[in-house]
Amino acid sequence: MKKSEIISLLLANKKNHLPQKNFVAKTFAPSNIALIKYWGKRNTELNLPMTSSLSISLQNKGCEVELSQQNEKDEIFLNDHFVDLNSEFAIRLLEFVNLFRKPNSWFFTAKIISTVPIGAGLASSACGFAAVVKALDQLLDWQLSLKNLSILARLGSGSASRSLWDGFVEWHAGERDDGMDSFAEPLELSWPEFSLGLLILDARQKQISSRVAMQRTVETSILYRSWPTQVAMDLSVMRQAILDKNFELLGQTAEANALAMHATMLSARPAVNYFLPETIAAMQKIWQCRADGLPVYFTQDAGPNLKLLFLQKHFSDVKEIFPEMVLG
Ligand code: 2P0
Repeated sequence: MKKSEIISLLLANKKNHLPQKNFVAKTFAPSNIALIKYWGKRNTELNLPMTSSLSISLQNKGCEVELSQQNEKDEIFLNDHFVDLNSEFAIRLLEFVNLFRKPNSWFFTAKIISTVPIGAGLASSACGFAAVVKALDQLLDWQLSLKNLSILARLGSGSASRSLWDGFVEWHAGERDDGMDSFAEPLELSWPEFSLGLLILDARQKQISSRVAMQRTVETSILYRSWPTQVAMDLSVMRQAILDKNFELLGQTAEANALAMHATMLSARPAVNYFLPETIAAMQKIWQCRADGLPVYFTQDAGPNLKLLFLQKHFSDVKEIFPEMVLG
């Protein structure tokens, strides 16, 4: 099935496919960090995942979008800078918006403010597509449910399906070929003491995109065969750890899941390596902290940066050891 067919299904009874005049849609979507990772697709067109995944949204980092109709041509601004429409960033955004309009039927101005570095494994595409989908929903007055917006955001980027909510969010893999059962949902629970810190070791754009890395891993990594089993086990432990507010179990499970994901990448051919020497050094420091009695864990995405997991009461101890850490 094509993306356009899914969109036709979801927007079937929406009369208005044109933007509201003189209206500026303003949205925000938080960046999300997976504690149980999404790695590998069963359908690359619809971004349908092999497994479910579970994330925590960042509290004050993400993407803001202002979207309005424009008369003659599209215009994109990123962090107050004009974006060349032939750039990779613009092409990906235009391809997505074009799914929702007939050629030359309307044009837009998008002002995007991203408070996370782009393409550095900090879920910039997740919050970006989620914020854009919310903005389209306002501008085109669809009034879709968050569940359906999650399905639409997934068509832009898989992990974007999880960026429609704050707190802990689970993206159900689903089984259907059309992906109508592959959407995210929040876990109805708050845990304000749970903290996440970003350890940005290198903010440059990564050499190999997660999309390419993921596909190569699925196609060539022998270790990937055990990944779905690993995720199923980790996910049920993680859900229980969150319900019980068992921080140690959450930390152990998140860290092990991230390392298992990177193991599948290292066994791809050619290998996908997101570790820098600084990444390994930071991991060793974290393990030393735990040996010294400070409960801090990490997770790592498709980039060299680490995210530190700890409880609020340990913030100053963690900050003393990692002064460069910023709260997420
Ligand atoms: C995640 N990552 O669960 C995993 C862990 C990176 C490592 O989702 O191709 O940008 O757009 O569906 O969502 C990054 O991959 O990939 C990602 P597409 P996406 O957060």
